[in-house]
Amino acid sequence: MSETADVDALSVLVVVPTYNELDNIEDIVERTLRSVPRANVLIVDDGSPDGTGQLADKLVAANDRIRVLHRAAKSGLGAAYIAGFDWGLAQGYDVLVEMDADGSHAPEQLPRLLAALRDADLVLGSRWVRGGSVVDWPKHRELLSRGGNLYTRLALGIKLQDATGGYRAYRREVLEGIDYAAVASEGYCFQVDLAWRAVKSGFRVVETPIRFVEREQGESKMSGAIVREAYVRVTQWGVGHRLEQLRSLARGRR
Ligand SMILES: Nc1nc2c(ncn2[C@@H]2O[C@H](COP(=O)(O)OP(=O)(O)OP(=O)(O)O)[C@@H](O)[C@H]2O)c(=O)[nH]1
Ligand SMILES: [Mg+2]
Repeated sequence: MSETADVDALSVLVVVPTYNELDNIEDIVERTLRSVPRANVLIVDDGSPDGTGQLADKLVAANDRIRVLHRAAKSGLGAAYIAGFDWGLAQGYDVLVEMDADGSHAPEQLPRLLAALRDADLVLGSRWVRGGSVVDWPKHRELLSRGGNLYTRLALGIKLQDATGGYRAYRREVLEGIDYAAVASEGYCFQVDLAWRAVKSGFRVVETPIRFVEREQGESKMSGAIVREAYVRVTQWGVGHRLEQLRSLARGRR
């Protein structure tokens, strides 16, 4: 939909949400800046008790390609990304990237994601397309992810193999076109919600393979509540979407 001009000329902001990522954040930011020399990084920290925010301040003071947003309390990955997108769009960035701080998303793969924007508006780093992989993931996490994605495809009628992943690159036009600020979902559901809105709005959404590595340091914030939320909401969207299709079919017959 958007102009496919030279993707290498687009300005890039990598948004990295953090909650207690003291052992990870410096490494991930440095690798990102090295991997994509034209990219800047925005850390969005939710008052991490372990001091991630203070370390972020030090990184910012030492390098003007790094910025930080401090938010008072832990209010979820989705809210952190929304704040990061708001900031990045206001600053005029052409491309906004989602990346975890825990090392699961290798910054060295970011050039590939960005290159795929040549023919896409939204690029999803995908574990479940040919060439994608997961490393050190327990079988139950793999099953959860594969099952969740299968369910998402069936419920919403979309083709995406990995709609729950959180390593992505958005052209700014996508974020401007999908009212992301209205997304109330958390965790996986936040990711599905954004992808689903982009597909419905007619943007070109493509998947590019990534090698996803289980976090080594720190604690996962995954929970049963996040999984349940995803199933409930995806089901609601799916049912709503089918009803809408039926309604427009009925209108067509009249
Ligand atoms: N600012 C902010 N960041 C968060 C919050 N919850 C999670 N994060 C960050 O979001 C990223 C993904 O969180 P993870 O805990 O790794 O969740 P996950 O990747 O689904 O779970 P694992 O696969 O077990 O690592 C990490 O960089 C976290 O630090 C939050 O409430 N606020
Ligand atoms: Mg993680």
